[in-house]
Amino acid sequence: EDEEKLAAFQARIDREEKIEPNDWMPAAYRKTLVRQISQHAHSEVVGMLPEGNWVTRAPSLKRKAILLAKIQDEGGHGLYLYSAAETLGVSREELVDQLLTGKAKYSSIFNYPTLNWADVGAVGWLVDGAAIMNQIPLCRCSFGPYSRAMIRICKEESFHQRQGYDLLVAMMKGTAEQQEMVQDAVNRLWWPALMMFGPSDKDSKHSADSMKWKIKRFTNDELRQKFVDATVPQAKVLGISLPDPDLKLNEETGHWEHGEPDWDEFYNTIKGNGICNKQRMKDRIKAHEDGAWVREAAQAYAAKQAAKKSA
Ligand code: FAQ
Repeated sequence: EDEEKLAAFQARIDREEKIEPNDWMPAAYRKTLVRQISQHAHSEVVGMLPEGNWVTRAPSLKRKAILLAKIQDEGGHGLYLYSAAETLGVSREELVDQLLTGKAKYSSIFNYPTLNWADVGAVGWLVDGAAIMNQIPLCRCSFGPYSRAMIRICKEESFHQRQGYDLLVAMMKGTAEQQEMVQDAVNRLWWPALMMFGPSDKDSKHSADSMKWKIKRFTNDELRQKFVDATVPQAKVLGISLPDPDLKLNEETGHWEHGEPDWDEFYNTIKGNGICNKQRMKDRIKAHEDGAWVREAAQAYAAKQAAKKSA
């Protein structure tokens, strides 16, 4: 019977039908979605920290307002994504607990520091740029709630990416020192941005299943290549160099060949030993503890409303 159910499930996927929370699904499909969606949610929430670092030091009111709006969007994305994960039968408390106890991963990129103001632009351009490349195909993911959440998230990410590029363009029109700040930020963030797409295909343990289930539509290396192809011309327009001596246009394929990211650094970071892992977790735990009274107040209010209703 299970074989039959599995075959019927795969047939639905192959017909491009969306799988909804109450539909039958294999346990492994549910598990990989909870893992990916919650990791994605955690990334959005932890991703507020590196940029939050610059809110009080933004160089103008306009830049500060843009940065605040972007960070708030990210908090919203986290909430959407936790809700999408909850439709699979896990609770938000459980997921947040996994993050705060170090059991759940979040994107490696957010364990790098944001050292100068140009980092805010480089995060928008490169990190949000990589995020969009990865997330546009997720709008067609087979799981309904995740795919629908991604539509609005991608629209907001696109604003984030453009504000980053705009910030860098403004700095490149400035003094030599400002131009050096942009180059420095890009030098530090380029390779970590490439790592956002995950390990190379030969080492990606979940890709085969996720492709079969149409959670992923492209492999890690395919998306990384699309990102490099889209970004190299933008770097030219900006007037900066990318820190990869192996970057070379292959005239036949039309693709930019690139060097390998440092995978030891990648694995080290996702194991918790990157530059800022400890600081990020400390800050997240403090934010969670400081917010306890808000959760308690909301629960007390909900209990009061429920009591009123049943009275
Ligand atoms: N960092 O077998 P695969 C954002 C883990 S964008 C940490 O290839 P999969 C927006 C992976 O979980 C960032 N861990 O895995 C923003 C697995 O671990 P496990 C968030 C990574 O799932 C911008 C193991 O390695 N975006 O937040 C990473 O098929 C600016 C094996 O890897 C998403 O999460 C990594 N880079 O492919 C916010 C997108 N890569 O659980 C603020 C949704 C891999 O077996 C500011 N996620 N791992 O121990 C995905 O598309 C996929 O999960 C991949 C990984 C592509 C990330």
